[in-house]
Amino acid sequence: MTAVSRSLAVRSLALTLSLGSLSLAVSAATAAPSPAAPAGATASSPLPVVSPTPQSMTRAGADIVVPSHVEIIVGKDTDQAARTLLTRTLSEHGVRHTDVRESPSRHAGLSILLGPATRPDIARALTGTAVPQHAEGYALRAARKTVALGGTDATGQYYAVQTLKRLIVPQRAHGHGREEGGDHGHGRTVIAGASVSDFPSMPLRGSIEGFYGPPWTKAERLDHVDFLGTVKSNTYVYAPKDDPYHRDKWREPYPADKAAELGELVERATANHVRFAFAVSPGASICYSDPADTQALTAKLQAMYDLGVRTVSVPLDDISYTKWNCEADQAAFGAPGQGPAAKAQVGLLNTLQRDFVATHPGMRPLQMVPTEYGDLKDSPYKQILRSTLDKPIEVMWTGTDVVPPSITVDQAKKASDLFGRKVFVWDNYPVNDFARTAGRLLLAPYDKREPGLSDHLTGLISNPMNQEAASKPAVLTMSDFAWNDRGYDRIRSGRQAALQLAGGDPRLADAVQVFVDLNHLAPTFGDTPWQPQSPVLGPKTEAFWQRYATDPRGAIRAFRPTVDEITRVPAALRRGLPDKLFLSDAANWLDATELWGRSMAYGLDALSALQVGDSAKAAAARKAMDERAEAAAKITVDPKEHHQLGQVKLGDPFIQDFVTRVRAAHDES
Ligand code: LTM
Repeated sequence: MTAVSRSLAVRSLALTLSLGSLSLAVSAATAAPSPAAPAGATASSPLPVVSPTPQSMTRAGADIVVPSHVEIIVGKDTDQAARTLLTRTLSEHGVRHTDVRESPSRHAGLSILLGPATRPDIARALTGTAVPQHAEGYALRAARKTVALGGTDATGQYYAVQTLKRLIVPQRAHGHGREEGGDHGHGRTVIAGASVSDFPSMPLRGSIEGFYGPPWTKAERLDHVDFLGTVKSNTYVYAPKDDPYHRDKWREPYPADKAAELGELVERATANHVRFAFAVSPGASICYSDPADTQALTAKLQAMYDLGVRTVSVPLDDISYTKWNCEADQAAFGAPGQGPAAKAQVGLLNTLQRDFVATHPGMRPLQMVPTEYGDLKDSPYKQILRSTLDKPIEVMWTGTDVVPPSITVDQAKKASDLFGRKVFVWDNYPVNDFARTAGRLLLAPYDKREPGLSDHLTGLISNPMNQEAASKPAVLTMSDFAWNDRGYDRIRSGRQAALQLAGGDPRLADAVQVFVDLNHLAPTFGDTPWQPQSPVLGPKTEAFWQRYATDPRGAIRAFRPTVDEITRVPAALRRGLPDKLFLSDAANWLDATELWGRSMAYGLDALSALQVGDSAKAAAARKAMDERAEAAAKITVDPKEHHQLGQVKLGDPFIQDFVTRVRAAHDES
């Protein structure tokens, strides 16, 4: 064994150990540059950041220049959605001629093999790249003039293309140390020479439209399922509390137009490899012992099955379970109480699982939300659920509270013990329907969920805000965590969320991150938020006042760029963000940001004028500051878009405190 092959063998062993569940050892991840290596793209250059973070990604060779003629080699088992996405992606990157064929012609500048990882040509081209065994896994190898995209199933193929999308970047003079969208390229586009072996750590990932208040519009839902596909999330649960047919009128079928809309959504979700799960919440009025009610529920689910739905859910949250809705239940289950409630619920759910789910081809297990969904206390209710609820049924759990400050591995393990199965986390983030979220957008990257949770959960989904597009930074980072909890890095993920919103433009992403910082607070139901407000601006204002005490001019000079940046962010985002739904969701917060920014800028002007003893100028600046602050404080949320009404809040208390202190300084002068 030569020194080089010995060192490769050692690396290969290390990777095999760290990815114990992969079927092959990666042996050539750091192979020498291929002869086709274009200038400036060496086999040791860093790879672009891929989000969600792959389980394993290494260099396979030099980057491949994307030619104008590419062929895609498909087979009978190539996933149609993956193929469509790939063709679209190539055309977006300037490929003029895409040939889709069953065998290579050898005339194209690049062949992309797409299909199951077991297809012989793909398996060959993946030599040196491990193929995972997991559902939705994939292996990708881009080396020389071939890109192999092999899925363990159809969704894996689709995710392989999503990863390829992230590996297509402008050619750099010195590798990929910089982010996409910079201006240092040679004008050519390359596919980074990568070897990726990847699979989700949690089987279920995505979001549940499960909040109170204005439900999302059809356009928002379509946008959301498109978005979930891009972040490799596979689940969207339709459970809007304020859709009357979901809860109050659960017995009634959807009117034809609404049913057609749901059908369209199912189709669009499927095209993104997202499962549209339909939820119906009968708990507030059901008579468990009445066969007519079970029949009504089944009919509702059947109508959804006919529209193409293959996952159904019965949330039993936020109901009173210590009273019956009909006298017959008292006779059937005894006096109301936690135990009898559990018996009644289990009876219904097991019937649905056995008589509906198990008898309908293609259905995935029933999902449910227990009435005790947010704690870790054992109870007669949980005892009955864990011992009698059919094992395939997915049980959702929100953590140790409705909005838990953190979720640890120990807590998840305990929840799994209490419910007799791994639990499916419904994380109430970034939902903004409860009192403490009044006036807020919640934009912070996901945090305080412990790596290793995937060992005890079947999945993790976000309950988002009334504003769909504004929920994307949170949902993207949560999807990243759900995909690879052990590889999650909130800073990197937050940056990726900002870049994705900014269409890959790093400067615009900076502006997004300033806006995120102003809207970073994530409240709990108690006094202590679980994510702090403005972790960047807060310390900067603090530092400003500290320095101002001894070096006022220096403090003003140092703080001015921060304030100017805040003032400029709304216009920059409005000019540059491709996501118009985000801009519409954030409109009032952007207006408020600009006004607060201007108010602070006038505040600095007032302090500067005081330094040079120009009292007239100080008074004028102070007046302008007060006017902007007053106007900002008058901006309220749009009641059509927000469950919690009231004043738009951001950067609090730092911005208001700053204005107050400037007033005091001026008053004292
Ligand atoms: O969290 C659950 C399971 N149910 C409700 C949600 O519908 C609601 O959006 C959140 C946040 O207010 N709280 C709940 O209790």
